[in-house]
Amino acid sequence: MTEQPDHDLIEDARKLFAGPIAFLKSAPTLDFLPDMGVNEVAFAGRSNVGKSSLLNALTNRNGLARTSNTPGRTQELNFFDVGDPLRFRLVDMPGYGYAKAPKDIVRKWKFLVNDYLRGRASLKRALVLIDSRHGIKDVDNDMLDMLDGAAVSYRIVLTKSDKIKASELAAVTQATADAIRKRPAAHPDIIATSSEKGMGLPELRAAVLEAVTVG
Ligand SMILES: Nc1nc2c(ncn2[C@@H]2O[C@H](COP(=O)(O)OP(=O)(O)O)[C@@H](O)[C@H]2O)c(=O)[nH]1
Ligand SMILES: [Mg+2]
Repeated sequence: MTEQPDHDLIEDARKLFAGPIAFLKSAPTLDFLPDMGVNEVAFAGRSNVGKSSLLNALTNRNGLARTSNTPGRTQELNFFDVGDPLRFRLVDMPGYGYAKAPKDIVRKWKFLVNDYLRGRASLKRALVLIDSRHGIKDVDNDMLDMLDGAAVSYRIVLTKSDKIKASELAAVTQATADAIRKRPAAHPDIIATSSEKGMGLPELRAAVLEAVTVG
């Protein structure tokens, strides 16, 4: 379960996420990636898992990550600069697992994401979003396999936790922790969040800051 992060880390993270955050660029292919001089934390998840909502809630901004009406269509990595002076980058990865996505889109997704994950020294951690109501599904396991294969450290973030009872949340958190226990690149602690109610957001901001801070 979630360990309480240090109070100073929570406060530093709160300030950073309340400060300047700017869209840098979209990368539809690897040619468009920004330089690797700045540490990154990437957000991944199935379409409709609540990724755009979570990015907006984390940064207290409504339009930062567009909430797309056409799931499975956006196949770009979106980069956001956090802090002025620049401290780190948030990366919004294209959603996966949309049932109606055309095959060539799925193929493109795989190449883009796999190449990004394997060649990115500046990527310090990925956050993999999982819907609290559903837990880890096959499409999520494919993503976790890619991360383990690329040796990218990652952490599971449960979304939409307001939609289930506290007892159900405790059960899905435990089941998720059990499911990732043997995965080599998985961080053992799960963070439960709700973009709607604000639950878990201070802890998630702290987890992002912790991941990009060279210890
Ligand atoms: N109740 C609740 N609904 C949420 C939450 N986060 C997202 N949603 C809803 O879930 C749907 C998908 O959210 P979105 O952020 O667009 O997902 P994305 O496809 O992963 O970017 C939208 O209808 C959101 O309003 C949450 O924390 N609580
Ligand atoms: Mg979205």
